[in-house]
Amino acid sequence: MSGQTPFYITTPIYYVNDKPHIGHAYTTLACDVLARFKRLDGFDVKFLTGTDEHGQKVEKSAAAKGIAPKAFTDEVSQNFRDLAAAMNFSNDDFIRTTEERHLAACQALWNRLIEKGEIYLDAYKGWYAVRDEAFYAEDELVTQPDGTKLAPTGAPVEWVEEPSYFFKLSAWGDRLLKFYEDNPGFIAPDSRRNEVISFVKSGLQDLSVSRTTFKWGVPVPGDDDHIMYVWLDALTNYITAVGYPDQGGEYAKFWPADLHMVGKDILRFHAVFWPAFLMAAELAPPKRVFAHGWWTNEGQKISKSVGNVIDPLALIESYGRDQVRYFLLREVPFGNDGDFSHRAMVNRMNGELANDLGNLAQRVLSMVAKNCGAQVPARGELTADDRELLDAAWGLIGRLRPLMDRQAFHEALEAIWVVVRAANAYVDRQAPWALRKTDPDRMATVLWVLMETVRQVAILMQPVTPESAAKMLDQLAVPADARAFTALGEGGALVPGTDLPKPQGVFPRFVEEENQETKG
Ligand code: ME8
Repeated sequence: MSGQTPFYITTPIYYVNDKPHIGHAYTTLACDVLARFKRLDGFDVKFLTGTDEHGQKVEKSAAAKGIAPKAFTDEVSQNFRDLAAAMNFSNDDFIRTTEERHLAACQALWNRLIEKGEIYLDAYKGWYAVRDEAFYAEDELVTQPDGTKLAPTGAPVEWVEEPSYFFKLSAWGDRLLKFYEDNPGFIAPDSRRNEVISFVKSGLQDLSVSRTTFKWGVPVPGDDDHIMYVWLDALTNYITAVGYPDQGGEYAKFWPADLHMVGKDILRFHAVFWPAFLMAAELAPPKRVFAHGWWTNEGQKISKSVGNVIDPLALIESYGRDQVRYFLLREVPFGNDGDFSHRAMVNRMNGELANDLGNLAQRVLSMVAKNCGAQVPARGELTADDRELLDAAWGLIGRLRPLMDRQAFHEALEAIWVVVRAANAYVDRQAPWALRKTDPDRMATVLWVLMETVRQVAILMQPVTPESAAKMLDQLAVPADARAFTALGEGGALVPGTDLPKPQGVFPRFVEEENQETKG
């Protein structure tokens, strides 16, 4: 459709050395919710995720399993597609860095950087952490009591000496600082922005961008001894997916990306290296990079060696897909670190989804089924109390848009809950069950006001809890073509007399099994 504003959003592409866990699910979920929100709001959305399949880390994992790297990546990449299906992610594309289209984009970008004189051949001598796929300077390392040195992230490091191409990153410091200053929304949240600025101010060194001691990567054009540094390769995925090196078509429409969503661990690559590569190639840098926080499990760092990795599929199995989606975005101010616990999960799912929203809808719809002939009730004269609730509900979208544009998911959900709680207080105050005998017309109006409020909430909850919101809208007899944000507000209000299906509960409660001593 023409005339729609484009919106391009990306997740990191995940290493295929391991199975997906809650952290991967979290980042992609945040993007999915924004992508769905923007689609419902009339944007032409491209939502990209995928897998990062080259580099030493993946090569080593394949070797440890005794499989060729390509066969290994085929297998493990599928786990990320399965996760996307299990979490109900609505990505428009799934990129793998082993695809032909990506090889072409990487080599074109490389050639362009050579043409611009931004890359030169020399030799690298220094530390490398395979786990982070990152180079570290001596003074960044942390010496352990037993004398071994570790990267600041705790990753083991090895000494590397090899011929290498370098990108002239040192020349980009001032231009990057100017770019951050001119684009104050480029790095979010603010605390992370300050971190990046002080890193750049401390002085940038040229960056090694090729390796010669292993083979699993994109060959450097014209020099077969070298493969490209996996981060140059990986970051390029964001332009591969919009057709680069062709700069017409999708590239012209979607680039620069509106948002790269990343975890705080990889902010430097996205907010320093990536815009520098792009500016050096005379391509536009992305509009925004948001670095979210880190999940722990019952207070502990998630790690394979501790054995406390949270499998998103197991969470979905225990609590339900929409419940997990809701919890992850509701529990923690987006940007902060968060802790997963069974107790917190159950509190949110039972207290907010089952009680506040589920019960509200169920109570109202059962009353309508029993007392209004299973039709949308007739709407009479509205009182000040009715108006107040409706205005709050009809005005929600205006409050949500700026919150979603700042990726303040928890605030957006809280804003919705202000209305849900107000609706619950209104039911208690208006007591439609008592009006049934004394003033049935007034009862009908009260139930109409409540149904209309639930309609607003259900439409707005579609990005976060898509299946449950759809069920609610089915029960309100809202047609499929009246569920976008254009249907919000008084203009799209429920039409009295419309037939309604039989009401059903939407958000089940979590019931603890007896003797579940191991859980929270
Ligand atoms: O870094 N809490 O891939 P990766 C929250 N291939 N988020 C977490 C998390 C946790 N405990 N653990 C992981 C790479 N994540 C590169 C990216 S992009 C061009 C290349 C999420 O598989 C978070 O988004 O190590 C983090 O940035 C990402 O997974 C790292 O995924």
